[in-house]
Amino acid sequence: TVKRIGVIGTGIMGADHARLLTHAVSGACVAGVFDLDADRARGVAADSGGARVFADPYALIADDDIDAVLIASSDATHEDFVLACVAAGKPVLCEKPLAPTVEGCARIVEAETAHGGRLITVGFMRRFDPGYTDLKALLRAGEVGAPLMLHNVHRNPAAVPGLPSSALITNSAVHELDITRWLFDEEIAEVAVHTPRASGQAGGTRDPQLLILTTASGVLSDVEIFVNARYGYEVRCELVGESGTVTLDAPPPTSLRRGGLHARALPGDWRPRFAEAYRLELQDWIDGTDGGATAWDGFAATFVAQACVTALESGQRHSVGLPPVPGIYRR
Ligand code: ISE
Repeated sequence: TVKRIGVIGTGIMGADHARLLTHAVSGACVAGVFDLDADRARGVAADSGGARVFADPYALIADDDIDAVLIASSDATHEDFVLACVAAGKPVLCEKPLAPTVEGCARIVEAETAHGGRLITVGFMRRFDPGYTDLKALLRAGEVGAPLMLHNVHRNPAAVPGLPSSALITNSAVHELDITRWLFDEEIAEVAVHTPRASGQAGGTRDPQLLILTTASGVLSDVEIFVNARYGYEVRCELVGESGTVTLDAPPPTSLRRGGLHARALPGDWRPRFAEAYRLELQDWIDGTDGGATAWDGFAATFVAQACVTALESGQRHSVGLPPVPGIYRR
């Protein structure tokens, strides 16, 4: 049977997810959409084979003709919508972050724990990127020996002027916080944030930043986050082990040699770079395979991000101290 999905928020990500659910994922259809901008919702509904447009997001969540809900509305609205899905007993895929605050994430974890079973998946799509999954498989197979370091680079071409310095961590580097936990299957124990002279193109934001994360077993994961890098969107990663290294490769599958240059195209944002990851993430969610990030992972990412913001503001190393994992999230 085809799962009937309700999409809340039809901006850049919601529209992209609706397109994938309609054209690239099997076993699903978009049955309902909601957006504060009704015209935008109608446009996405039309592109999704005539989905119903709801005037009220809570009516969408409660509707008998909606089997599961995808939340891609603004970050501050995630908590209320996710809690409504849990109250209705419906599976929900929520874009990152699960909620912008640690307290908000904790309330969600509490509600799901009280419900007694998992309904929530968080959209940390990199966990499905073929590069990252291969990197983890090579690590697990012992191909590079025991891990020592992970070098990450995460660059966007341009950010809105006046972006708070903390947003580099909570909105962008949060992906590397999640990938570090996922790759090494352990928690981040300590964080530090270093800032060079800020780019003159960053409009007052402390950009770039260098995060140094130390895991419980002592692996170092460093993250350069630079959101006004100008030249394009790029994510790099190299795992250093005791007997070798693994470097992430990125699409496209071709490179061009011409006029004395050897060139590879770079995308303008994350959607083309992680297109396959988004498709696989949605297919996994529709299949109910549960390979995605849990509400606990969403809580942990926001918790570590908050520790990084504290480290950024204080200039000091900061220990993380995550609370123990509730039973329903233990593997
Ligand atoms: C954006 O919000 C995302 O989630 C992208 O995956 C990330 O690469 C980008 O830096 C963020 O701004």
